[in-house]
Amino acid sequence: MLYTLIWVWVLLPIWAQASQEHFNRNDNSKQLQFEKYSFNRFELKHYRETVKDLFHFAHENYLQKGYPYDELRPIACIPKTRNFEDPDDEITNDVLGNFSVTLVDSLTTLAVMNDRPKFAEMVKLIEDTFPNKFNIDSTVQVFETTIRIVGGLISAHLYATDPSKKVYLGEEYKGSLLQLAKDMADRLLPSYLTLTGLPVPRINLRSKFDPISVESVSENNVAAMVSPIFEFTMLSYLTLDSKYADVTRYAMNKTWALRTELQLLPMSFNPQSGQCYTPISGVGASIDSFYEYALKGAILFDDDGLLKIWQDAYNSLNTNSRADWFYTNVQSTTGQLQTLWIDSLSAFFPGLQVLAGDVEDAILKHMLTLKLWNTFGGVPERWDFQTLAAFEKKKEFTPEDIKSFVPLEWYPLRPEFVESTYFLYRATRDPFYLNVGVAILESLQTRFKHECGFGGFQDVTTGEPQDRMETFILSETLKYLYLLFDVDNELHSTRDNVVFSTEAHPMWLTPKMINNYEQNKYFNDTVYREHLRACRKRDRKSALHENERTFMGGKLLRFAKSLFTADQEPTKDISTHAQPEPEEQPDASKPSVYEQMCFPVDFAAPHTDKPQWLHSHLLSHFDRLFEIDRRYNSTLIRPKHMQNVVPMELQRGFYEKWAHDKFAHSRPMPSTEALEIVLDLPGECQLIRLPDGSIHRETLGGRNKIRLEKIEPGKIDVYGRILDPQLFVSARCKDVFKSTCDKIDRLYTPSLLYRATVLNGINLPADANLTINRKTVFKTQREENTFRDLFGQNSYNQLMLECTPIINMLMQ
Ligand code: DMJ
Repeated sequence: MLYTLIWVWVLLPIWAQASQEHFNRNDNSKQLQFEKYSFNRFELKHYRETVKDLFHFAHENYLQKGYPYDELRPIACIPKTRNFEDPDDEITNDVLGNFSVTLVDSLTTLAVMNDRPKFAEMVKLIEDTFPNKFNIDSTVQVFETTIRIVGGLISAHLYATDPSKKVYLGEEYKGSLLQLAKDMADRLLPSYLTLTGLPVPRINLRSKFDPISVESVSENNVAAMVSPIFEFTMLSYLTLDSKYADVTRYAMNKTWALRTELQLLPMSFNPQSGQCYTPISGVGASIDSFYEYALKGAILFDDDGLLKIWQDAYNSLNTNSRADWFYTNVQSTTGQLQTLWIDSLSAFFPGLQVLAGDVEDAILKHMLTLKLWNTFGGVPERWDFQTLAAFEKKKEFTPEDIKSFVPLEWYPLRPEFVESTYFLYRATRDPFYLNVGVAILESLQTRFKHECGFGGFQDVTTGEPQDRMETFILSETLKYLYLLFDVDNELHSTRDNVVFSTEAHPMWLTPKMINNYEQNKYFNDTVYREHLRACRKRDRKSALHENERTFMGGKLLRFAKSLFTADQEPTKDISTHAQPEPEEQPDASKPSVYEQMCFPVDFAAPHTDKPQWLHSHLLSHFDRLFEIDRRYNSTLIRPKHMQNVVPMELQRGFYEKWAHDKFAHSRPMPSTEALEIVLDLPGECQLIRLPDGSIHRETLGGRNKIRLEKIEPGKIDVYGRILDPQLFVSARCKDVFKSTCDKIDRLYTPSLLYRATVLNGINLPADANLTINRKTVFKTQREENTFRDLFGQNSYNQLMLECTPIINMLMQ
C-alpha cells in the first residue's frame, strides 16, 4: 500500500508536467512522450475554463452595459434595444421584447458551468427585474419568446430545485422562475385561439391581439406552429395544469395532418385558414425544430405519437430530400429539388441524427458545415451548392463571384455547428470533434471577440463584423462548446433523461414528476377547453364536405372522416387530451421510445481493438475527408479575408497527429455518372437491413428512390475503385418477364451496367446487394404488366432496367 502511494505521489507531478508540455502544441521541442495521446485532462480543463472565461467576459459586459435592455452590442458597447419608434420592425422586435432576454436566456449556461454563486445572483436579479411579471406592452414572436424566455426559466427552475445539481438553491428559492414562466406562457397561449387551433406568430404581451395587424399574423412557419409543445408540456408537468400540453399538442398534430401524401410538411401556412403559403420542405429555417421536437418530445415525454411523427417524417426526408452531404429543399408534393441552396440552420440536423442513432449519416452532414466554416470562417446563412462549369477553370475569383454563391451572407455566430460537433463527440468520442471545437474556440478568441462581447459576421464574404450579440451566443454557442470539453459534466453522468431544448436549455423529468402529473393533472380553464372542443367539432364537420378542397388537404379530411364514420378505425392524428381516452395499461414487454430507435452504425462505431485515444477513428478510416472540397470546388471559394487561413483539418498537428498513418488515405473522386429512379407503388416501404449493409425487400411497395451508378470499364466508381471489365462478362441478358429484352440475343454482353448505390437515402456499401422477393415483388397483375415494359431479369437474377442489368439488385 505504502509502495503504491509513493508511486502515486512521485508520478503525479511528473505526469502533470509532461502533460502540460504536450499541451503546448506549437512548441515542437516539448512534444515528447505524450505526443500521441488524445486530449488529456489538463487540456480539456484548459479549454473548458477558457470557454467559461469567454462566457463571463461577455456576460459581465452585458450586465454592466446592456442590462436591463435585451442585448448588448459587442463593438459599440451600447445596448441593443427593441425598436420603440417602429413597432412594425419585426426583425428586431420579434425577439427583443424589452424583457432583458439576454439575462434570462443565459441563466442555464451558468448552471451548466456549475457557477452556483452567479446563478443564485442572477435568479435574484430576475426576480427584481420582473416585479410585475411580463405585463409589458410588447408585441413579440410566440416561438422566439417561448424558446428563450419560457424555456430558459423552466430549465433554470429545474436546476434550482434539483438537489442532485451543483447549483441547487434549496430553501432560499421559492419557485419564482416557474411563476414567471407560467405568466409568460399565459400571455402567449391566446395565440392558439384561432379557428384552426394553429397559433398566430405574434402576440402582444399586455393586450393580446389589439395592436396587431392582420398581415403580421397571416403566415406562420411550421417550426413556430409546433415548437411550443416542448416547453409548454414541461410547464404542464411542473404546474399540473394540462392545458399547456393539450393546446400545443393539438397544434402539433394538426400541423402534421397538413403534410402531403409524401409525408412532407410544407414550410408555412396561414394559421387562420390553414392555407399553405410555402410548399417547399427541408430541414432548415422555418421547419427545423418541427423535427427536433418530434424526436426530443418523444424521448422526454416517452410519447409514441411523437415518435411515429418523427419516424414518418425522417423516413420521408431520407427518401425525398437526402443528398450525400446535406438535405435539399424539395417540393413537398412531388419531392422534386426546389432550391439550389441550403441554410445555416440546417447544421443542427446532424446533432438530431445522433440522437436518433443515425450517427453514420450525421458524420457526413456535419462534414459539410465544417467545409463551409473552413471556407468562410463561419457558416453563411445561405450557401448555394450548384457547381458552375464556367467557374471550374477559373483561377481568380472576384468578390462578386463569391457573393453569387452566398445568397444570404451573414453569420450571427449561430450555435448549430458546435451543437452537432458536441453531439457527435458524445456519440463517437473521436478526438476529431475536440479538434473542431478547438478551432471554433480559437475563432471565438480572435475574429469574433470584440471589446464588449462576441459578434459574428455581417458578411462572410468580406469578413465585415456584426455588431450584435444574439442571446443564443451565450445560451447555446458557448454552452455547447463548454460541454464539449467538460466531459465530466453532471449532465453526462445523470440518470435523468436529459434532453436539450432547441435553445440548449436542459430539460428532464424524474419518475416522481411524471407520477405526480399523471395522478394530479387538471384542465379547468373553460376558454381553452371550449376552444379545443370547437376545433375538434370543426374537424369532424369538415369531413362532411370531402369534395371541397379545404386547407386541410387529403390527410386531415380523411382523418376527420374516420372520426365521423363509425365503421372506420379512427386514427390518432388529433390530440384527444382534453377528453382523455381510457389510459392504456403500460405494457412491460413494449419497448420504450428510446429502445425503439436503433440505426446501424458503420465506420463511426467505436473500435474496441485499440485504445480510442491513440488516433482519430474518423481521420484514419473515413476516406472521403476531402471529397466535398473537390466536388464543390467551384462554389466553396475562399474570400480574401480567409485566404491565409489553413483549413482546420490541414493545420499542423491535426491530420498528421490524429490520423493513423497505416490506414488513412483519400478516396479518388468517382468518374461515373448516376441517375435516380423513383418508383411509387401502392403498399408500405419496408426494408430489412442486413449486417453487411445489404438490403432486403419483400415487395417494391411504397416510394422507392434508387440511385443507379452507370458502370463502364475503366471508370472510378463511388467507392473509389477502378471498374473491372470482368463485371461485364457475367452480365448477360436473359429476360424472364418477356419485356423488350426478348429481342436481345442470350449471349449479348451489355456495354453498360448499373449498380444501385443509394436506396431511399440509405447508402449501400460496396459489394452490398438489394434483394427483392421474386414471388411478392409485385402485388397485383396490373403492377407487373406496367413493369414489364421497363424491367426484366437476366439469368443471374439481376434486375434489368430497359435491358441494362442492375448488378446488385437481385430477385430471390
Ligand atoms: C436559436 O434561437 C434556436 O436554436 C432556434 O431553434 C434556431 N435559431 C437560433 C439559433 O440559430
